[in-house]
Amino acid sequence: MSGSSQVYRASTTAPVNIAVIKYWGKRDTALNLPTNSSLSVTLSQKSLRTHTTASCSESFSGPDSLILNNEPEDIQSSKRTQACLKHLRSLREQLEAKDASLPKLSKLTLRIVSSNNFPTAAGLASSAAGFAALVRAIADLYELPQTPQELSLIARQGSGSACRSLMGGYVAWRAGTKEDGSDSIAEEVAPMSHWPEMRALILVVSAEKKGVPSTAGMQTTVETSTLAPARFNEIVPKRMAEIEKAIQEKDFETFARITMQDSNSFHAICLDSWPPIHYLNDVSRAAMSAVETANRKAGKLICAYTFDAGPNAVIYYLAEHTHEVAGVFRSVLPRLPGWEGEFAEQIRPNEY
Ligand code: 2P0
Repeated sequence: MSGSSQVYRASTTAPVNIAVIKYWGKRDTALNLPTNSSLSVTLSQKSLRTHTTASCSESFSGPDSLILNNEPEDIQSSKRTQACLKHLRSLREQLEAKDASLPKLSKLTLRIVSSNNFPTAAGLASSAAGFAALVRAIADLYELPQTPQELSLIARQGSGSACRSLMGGYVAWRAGTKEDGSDSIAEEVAPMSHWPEMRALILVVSAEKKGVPSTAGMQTTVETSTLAPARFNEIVPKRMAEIEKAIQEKDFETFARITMQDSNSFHAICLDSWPPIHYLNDVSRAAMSAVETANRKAGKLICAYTFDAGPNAVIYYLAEHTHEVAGVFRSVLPRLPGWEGEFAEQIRPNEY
């Protein structure tokens, strides 16, 4: 194609990440700057991913648009999406200013089409994969030279946890201290290949939209929880150092203990908020008991639970313990009243 009808297009996918040290609290709501650092494991895109295509053309008219899972989204009133688009356009403008032969894509209407292969907003980090894919698709369309780490700063403005979905393996989001957020970025702590035996089992307890959205819940916690300051200032910094060492040394028992402690600490500050925030239900608590049973039977920590802003459980374990872990869940969960979920397949950390 040539001339004004030419359509420029780029497609990409981004994975889901599940935190083992949780992000819960903002020190700056406009820039999405967190009260504490966090750390996640990136899951395989074979099971969970967002696929996004970004295109632009002189033949497109009107405002930028986004279709998510076949439904139009109102991105004009989404300050976060606008912040990402503005940042990406300004980087493209810089390229165009340096090289006059480049087409002026920064001036063209963007059309973005995105789809998830998992339930949106069910506590499965859909906004993380969504904004990571959006930023990467547009960065690819604009042929930006920025590294994944530099793009993480843009994705963070869309959704905090999205900054951790631009890399594979074990990813830390450093809270940073600067007011402009320029040091609040993600970095890979270890690639997936460092600890390829890691597995995640996702128990989809409910695919319904969660009760209290993360952004609102975090603000309630920051404003009202009496326990939160100790978590932000003392507990998490110590745990970040400990779990990074455990990952480097492939020490699963320490990794598992900290993962469970940090999930419980996050849900404790939710419960300590006013009005209290409840994300776990009886099936979630049964999943915690099942993990404890598996660990007791093994005489050591062979699996760890973690829960985000919803009742779904993610269980981390090593491939060698697949049989024991799956066995405990199969025998316990289907008998529970209210259990409507299914086992997700075992998921390996992401191969980016
Ligand atoms: C996390 N969560 O670290 C934590 C654990 C939920 C519980 O990051 O307001 O959707 O868009 O920055 O990233 C969910 O929060 O919130 C989240 P915003 P986000 O994964």
